[in-house]
Amino acid sequence: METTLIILKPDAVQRGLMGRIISRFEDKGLEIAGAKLMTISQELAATHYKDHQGKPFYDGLVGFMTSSPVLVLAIRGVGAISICRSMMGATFGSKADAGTIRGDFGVSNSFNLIHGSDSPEAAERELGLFFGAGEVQKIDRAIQGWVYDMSSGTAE
Ligand code: 3AN
Repeated sequence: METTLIILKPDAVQRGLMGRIISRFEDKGLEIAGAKLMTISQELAATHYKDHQGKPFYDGLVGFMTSSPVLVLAIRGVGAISICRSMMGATFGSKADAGTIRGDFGVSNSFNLIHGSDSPEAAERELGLFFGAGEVQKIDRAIQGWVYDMSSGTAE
C-alpha cells in the first residue's frame, strides 16, 4: 500500500471541481485517507517547491499556490503514486490527454488544477509537510475485499 499527497490547486477549488476530481479517485477504488482545506503560506510553498527555486516559473507558481485555498488529500492504494500521476495527466493542460484530470478539466499550462507526489520519497516528504500527526487516517474499509483480491492475504 502506498499513500500519496495530492493537492487540488486554487483553480480547482475556485472552479468548483473538487467533488468531481475526488470522485475520479474514489471511483478508481483509491481511498481518501486525509483531507484538509487550507491556504498555503509562502514558507510552505517555498519548501514544497524548493526543487523549482530559480526557475523562470517559480515566482508565478508560488504566487498562484498561495493565492487562494487548496484542498490537500492523502490518497492510498496499491501503486497509488503512479496511478494518481497517470490519472492527473501531463503537466500542461494544453498537452494532457483526454481522459485525464488535466486533459478533461483544463486548458492552461500554469493553472493545471492538481499536484501529485512523483515518487515514494516525495510522497513521504510532502505528506509530512502538509499533514500533522493523526491527520492521515487508517481506515478499515468494508469494501476493501471487493476493490482488491485479498485471497492471498495481501491486496492484489
Ligand atoms: P508536475 O506537477 O506535472 O509533476 P512539475 O513537478 O514538473 O510538474 O512542476 C511542478 C509545477 O510547476 C507544475 N505542477 C506546474 O504548475 C509548474 N510548472 C512546471 N513547469 C512549468 C512551466 N514551464 N511553466 C509554468 N509552470 C510550470
